[in-house]
Amino acid sequence: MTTSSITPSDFPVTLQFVSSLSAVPRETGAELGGALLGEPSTGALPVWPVQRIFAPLLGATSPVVQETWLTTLPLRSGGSDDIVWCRNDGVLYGVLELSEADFLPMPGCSSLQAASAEAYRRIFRLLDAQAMPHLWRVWNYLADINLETEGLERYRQFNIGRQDAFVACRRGASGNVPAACAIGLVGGTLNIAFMAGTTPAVPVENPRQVSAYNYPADYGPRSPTFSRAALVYPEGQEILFISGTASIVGHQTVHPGDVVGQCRESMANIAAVLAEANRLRRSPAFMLSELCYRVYVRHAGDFDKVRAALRTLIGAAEVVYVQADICRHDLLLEIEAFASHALEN
Ligand code: 3EB
Repeated sequence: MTTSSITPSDFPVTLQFVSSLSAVPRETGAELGGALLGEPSTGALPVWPVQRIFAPLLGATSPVVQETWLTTLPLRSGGSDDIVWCRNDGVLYGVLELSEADFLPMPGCSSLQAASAEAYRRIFRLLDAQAMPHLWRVWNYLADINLETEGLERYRQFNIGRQDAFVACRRGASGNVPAACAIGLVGGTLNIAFMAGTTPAVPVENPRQVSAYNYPADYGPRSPTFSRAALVYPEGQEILFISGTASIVGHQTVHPGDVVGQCRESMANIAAVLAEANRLRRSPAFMLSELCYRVYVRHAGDFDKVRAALRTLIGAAEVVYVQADICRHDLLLEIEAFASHALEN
């Protein structure tokens, strides 16, 4: 099964998203990059950059889902510094995996913190070299995200390294920062995918939430470096990326222990971010029902309740459910989404 919000007749387009519930659909030669979610695949991997997210899918008819960004514009690809990337004239997609074991812990700097800083420095170096300065969207995955080591939760260690790299690379750690998610998996590498462009993203914040880059120190010595959403502009298009969104109001978790309450609150947050995005949009209004969703559920046993709650909120919208850890121990789910519109010239 293949679904998409843009039909092939709309080609040529700079970026087209295709989600396929079959292991590996036929290669078209037009792949910029994508993600493979679910069970570790034994088959051959695509040659284009693919982020493998080893996490159980929930309620899926296939053990694997492949999400791919296609483009009809000429492609160039490369690899260096453990980054595999592919680009057209206006957009670059890359994936980077670092093994924490390759980074010696130092006093005051864990292996994960060092790996996180190095990962982002390498990304920024590549973007500089490729004259692709604007980081639009980042997908971060790390092992044991809630585990405390060396006196600090690993998500908080990651946040220190990430912010250090933004500052060291003169990017600034607030305001103009990418949309993102940061999700915990059972094991594996520090696994980061990113999309960047030649044109600036328009960051979008949520009036119901304190901006993450302004979180108080209760949530760690350094704030997370991401925007609640970003509007980005591949040529002829407007894409809305909504970051991982959870049951947080202000800066506090609400509805602890209540997964349905958290689901509704997360969707209220997404609706609020969508309204903000719609004040800044250049294409027709974005609607909740047209978004493609990815939902991370901490406990597989909560899946049925979450699906039922979401169905009443977003109807038959496209949703991929993944079992994974969320970056606060009291968060039971997180929802991210995006949509793409054509721009009138
Ligand atoms: C939150 O709102 C929930 O650290 O990149 C959501 C999206 C969350 C992105 C990140 C974290 C991140 O704070 C967690």
